[in-house]
Amino acid sequence: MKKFLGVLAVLTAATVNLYAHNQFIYTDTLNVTGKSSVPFKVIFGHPYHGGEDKPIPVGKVKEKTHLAEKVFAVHDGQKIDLTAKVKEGQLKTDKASGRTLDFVIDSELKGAGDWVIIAVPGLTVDDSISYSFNGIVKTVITKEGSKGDDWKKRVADGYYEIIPFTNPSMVNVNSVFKGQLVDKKGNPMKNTDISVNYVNGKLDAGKGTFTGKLQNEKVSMSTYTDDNGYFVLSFPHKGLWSIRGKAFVDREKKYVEDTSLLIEVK
Ligand SMILES: [Cu+2]
Repeated sequence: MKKFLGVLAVLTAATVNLYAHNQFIYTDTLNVTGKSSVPFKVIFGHPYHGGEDKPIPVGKVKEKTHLAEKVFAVHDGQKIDLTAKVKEGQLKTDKASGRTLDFVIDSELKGAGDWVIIAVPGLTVDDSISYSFNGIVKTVITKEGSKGDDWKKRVADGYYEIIPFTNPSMVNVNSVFKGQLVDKKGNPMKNTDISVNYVNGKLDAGKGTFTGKLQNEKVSMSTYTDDNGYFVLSFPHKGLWSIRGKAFVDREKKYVEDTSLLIEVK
C-alpha cells in the first residue's frame, strides 16, 4: 500500500506542468509602422496548442477579478503610464474562452522608434491546478525603424525581466537570439529555466480570437541560463513566440513568479 501511494504522489506531481504555462503580452505584429493604434492583450495559457488552447483567466483570484497592477511603456527613455487604460477582455479559442487584460496604445505612438511595453497583471490563480502565478510580461514595438537603446535596457525595476540582445521586432528565423534573465534587483539569474512557446494559431488581438494551428512540431522548447544569466535560442518558425523565465517556484505554497518576453520572428 505504501508503495502504491508513493507512485500516486509522483504521478500527481508530474501532471502539474508548470513549464508549459505561459502568461504573455500579445499584439499581432511588433512592427507598427503606419499604425496609429495598436491593441494589446495579456493572455495566459498554452499558446503552442493553437486554437485548441483553453485560456487561463488573467487577473482572477478565486471569484474576485482585478485589472492590472501596473502597465507602462518606455519610449526615448521616458516612462509612460498606461495602467488606467487597461480593460477586461476575452480570448475565444476553438475550444473555450478566457479572461484577458486589454489595452490600446494610440496617442502615445507619436514619433518613431521603439516602445518597450511592460505589464504587471497581478496575482492569478489557475483553478485547475490551484497554483498562484505572479508574472510580469514584456514586449517591444517598433515604428519606422528602431532608434536608440530602450529595447535593450533594464526597464522594469523591482521585477524579474528578460533583456534581449536583438530587438524583439527584428529576429530572423533560425538565427541566434541571445537574452539575459535578471532578478528583481537586476542581478543575473543563473541556471534558471527558460521555456519558449510558439503562438501556434491565428491570434487576432483586436477581435480576441485564437483559431487553428500553424505548425505540428517544434512549437515549444526550453533551455537554461548560464552563470551570468544568459541564454541562447534559435527559432524554427516565423511568427510570434513567448520566451518565459521561470524565476521563482514555491511548490509547498503552490506559488510561481515568472517573466516573459514576446518576440516576432521573420
Ligand atoms: Cu500548463
